[in-house]
Amino acid sequence: RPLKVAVLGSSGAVGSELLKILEQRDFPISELVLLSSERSEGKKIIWKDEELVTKKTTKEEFKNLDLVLASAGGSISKKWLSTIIDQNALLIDNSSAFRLDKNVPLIVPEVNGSEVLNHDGVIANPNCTTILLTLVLAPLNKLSTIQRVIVSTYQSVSGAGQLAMEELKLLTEQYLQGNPQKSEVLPYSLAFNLFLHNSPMLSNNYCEEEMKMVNETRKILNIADLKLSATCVRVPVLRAHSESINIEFADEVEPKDALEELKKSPGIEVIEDYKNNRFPMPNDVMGRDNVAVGRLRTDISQSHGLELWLCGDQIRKGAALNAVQIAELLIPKK
Ligand code: 2RA
Repeated sequence: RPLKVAVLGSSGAVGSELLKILEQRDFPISELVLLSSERSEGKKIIWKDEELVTKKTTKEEFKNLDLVLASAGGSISKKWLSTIIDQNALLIDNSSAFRLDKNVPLIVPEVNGSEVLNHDGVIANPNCTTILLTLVLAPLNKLSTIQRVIVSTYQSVSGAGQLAMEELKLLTEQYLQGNPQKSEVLPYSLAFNLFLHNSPMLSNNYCEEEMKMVNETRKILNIADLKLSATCVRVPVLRAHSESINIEFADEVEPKDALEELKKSPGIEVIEDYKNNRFPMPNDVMGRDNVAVGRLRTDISQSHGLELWLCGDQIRKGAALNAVQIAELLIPKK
């Protein structure tokens, strides 16, 4: 039956994409409620040819809801969790608030979709970099158990939000006009620059973004002792993340076998043309659903090693699309 659905954080980059994807995939909705902060209240949005207005988030707005898709930050999700649960609604949360909670499934539908049935009212959407990584690691893990992963990320500015995306264009223009300016949204200007991810630094000198990849990947792949190290970098790209991935397997894995496995994996497309040096680029995936992989090769520095490269849209598969795909797993088939 069509559902009463709320999008919490409907004005943000991910929130807006959620609305687009709900329409594109014809998600069965009887009523759509757009919830936002006081700052974004009253914003008019066209959805399915209807004009909707964003509402300030209050307790009343959660009445009789079936599903809440939240992308408004962890503190907002925590604030409204009990209200959502009291309404017997399901919360699919894009924040990191509940991801490592043992009672909360952390889901990439193509990887561990069957675990959605274990939810107690909350399902967590993984971090964007983790979604892209696990989508690719899972099929390869079938060929031989993955022992260790070293990943470097090249993260688009969309991960820092709508304002950061707009600012990148402005700072780049100013730089080209010989008038370079400091960033007001990020710690440093991204105009012809890059910097190590500025999430809070932890006591082990990894940042939160890097440890999300370690902890979330272990949970999604269900490999508790997976050895993983990540270096996360923010780069001057608009909305697609890229990742350089080095994998150590238990046994030898031939690149051609890995390629065949990836070619038949849902949500993945292969872009690999050694003759013309043509491999995935952010522009190949921007605004699209698939994650593009390529540049598979034997790691010459170790036995049982494989190197590969991926690009994926941070706002779609990295967040909004994955959340809607989780919701689709729970809709009774017609
Ligand atoms: C980033 N992963 O790219 C975050 C977005 N939530 O900064």
